[in-house]
This record gives sequence, structure tokens and C-alpha cells, in this order.
Amino acid sequence: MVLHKEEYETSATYEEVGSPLYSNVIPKRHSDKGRKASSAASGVQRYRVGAITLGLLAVVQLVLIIYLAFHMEARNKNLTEERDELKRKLDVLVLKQDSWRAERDNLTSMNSETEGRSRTISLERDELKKKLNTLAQPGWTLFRSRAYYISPTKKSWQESRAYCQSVDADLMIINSREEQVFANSFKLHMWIGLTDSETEGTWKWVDGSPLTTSYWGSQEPNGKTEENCGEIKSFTTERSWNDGTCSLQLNWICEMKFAQ
Ligand code: MMA
Ligand code: CA
Repeated sequence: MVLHKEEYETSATYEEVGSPLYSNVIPKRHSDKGRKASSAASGVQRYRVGAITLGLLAVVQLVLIIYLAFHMEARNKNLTEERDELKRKLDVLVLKQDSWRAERDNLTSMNSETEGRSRTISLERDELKKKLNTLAQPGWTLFRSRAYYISPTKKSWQESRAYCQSVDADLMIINSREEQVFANSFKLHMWIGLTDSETEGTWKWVDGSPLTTSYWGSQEPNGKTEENCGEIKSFTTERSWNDGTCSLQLNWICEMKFAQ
């Protein structure tokens, strides 16, 4: 603005001296000497103006730089805080993720445990249902939490055993005096779950357990390799067992268990 005005005045001084239009505004001293002095003063003026302008620009620039520096500083501080906050949040999330993973694994194993248990329960339920249906058939008797079946027909020891197994039972195992007395009470010549077929002279029950307490009749067992299957024979005496020929057709007694 200042420069403009100066130029304006100067150009007028050079070109429009005689113009009546400018006669009022042009100063009276318009000699060569005066013109030179005026020109020098205007140069100094311009220099000053330029210097001031540059100075102002420098100040403005400095202010701008300081402002920007502060601004950047503040911005940096904010970003650092944000970054730290995000790091903290990330740490929390990583911890949560770990505990959720552990929880998920825990639930997964609990789930497979539950599934396994429910499969077992369902198998046991089906087995008990089947046993209950069997018990409703004629020939079955309950005694001391077990069920016993006295056959109305005769079979070999092996076929008799197969029948018992087909109804989730087996030939009777006698492991108490009570059971021995109970077995005799039917007053029937019948197969029980005893054999020495595997090793001659070594009597075993059908569940694989060895014979400990026995109720052999007098002189029994006497059949060597000819008689490898156990039977109730002389039921009028407590010691009623005989070793008989396994292919003989006899009645039989099954025993059913409901728990181990
Ligand atoms: C039958 C048979 C044998 C038993 C004798 C006892 C004759 O054979 O049952 O196993 O030992 O009788 O006299
Ligand atoms: Ca015998």
C-alpha cells in the first residue's frame, strides 16, 4: 500500500508537471536539486519500508514457526497419550482373550465330558430297560438284589450259557452259602456257571474268577477230562455239586446283575 502510493506520486511528478489537473497537488519546489533530494529520500524510504517488511515477515515467520512448533508439540503429546491409551487397551484385550481362550477350552472339555457321560447314561438306561423286559418274562425270580432264571427246558452247558448271555445274564455263580442254599431250593438237576474246560482240574466261574469256596458232593469232581462242567445234582444235601459231561442236556439257572 505504502509503496503504491509513493509510486503514484513519483510518476505524477515526472510526467504531469505542467498539467493543470495536478497543479494544485504538486509541490512548488520542482527544481533538479529538489528532484534529486526527493529521489534519494524516497530510496531511503523504500529501503526502510523493505527492511521493515522483511523484518515483519521474519517476525511473522518466527511466530508461525513457534506456533507450529507448539502445535506439533501438543499434537505429539496427544498422539503419544492416545498411543499409550491404545496400548493399555490392547494389553487388557490380550489378557481378556487369554482368559476367554482358557474358558472356551474348559467349556469344550466339560462339554465332551458331559457328552461322554450322557452316552454312558443312555447305554445304561437301554440296558436296564432290556433287563426289565426280560424280568417280566416267566421263570425269573428276585433274590438278594439279583435276578435268577430257572429254565423250563434242557440244553447242553454251552447252549445254556448262550441263552443266559442272550438276556444280559450268565450261568449262576455261587459265592455264598446263602446262594448255595437258594440254588438247592429249586430241587432241580441243572447247570451252573462252573467249568474246568480250559485247564483240567482248575475250576473257574464264568466271570473268570477262581473257585474258592466249593460245595462238591462226596467223591466229586471225579470225571477228569470227561466231565468239565459244573451242575447242581444231589440238591437234597448242601454239598450238591457234580462235574458232568458238558454235552448233557440239563436244565440250567441264569443269574442277572444290575450293578457291579
Ligand atoms: C454219574 C455222573 C457222574 C457222577 C456219578 C456219581 C455215573 O455217573 O453224574 O458225573 O460223578 O454219577 O455217582
Ligand atoms: Ca462227576
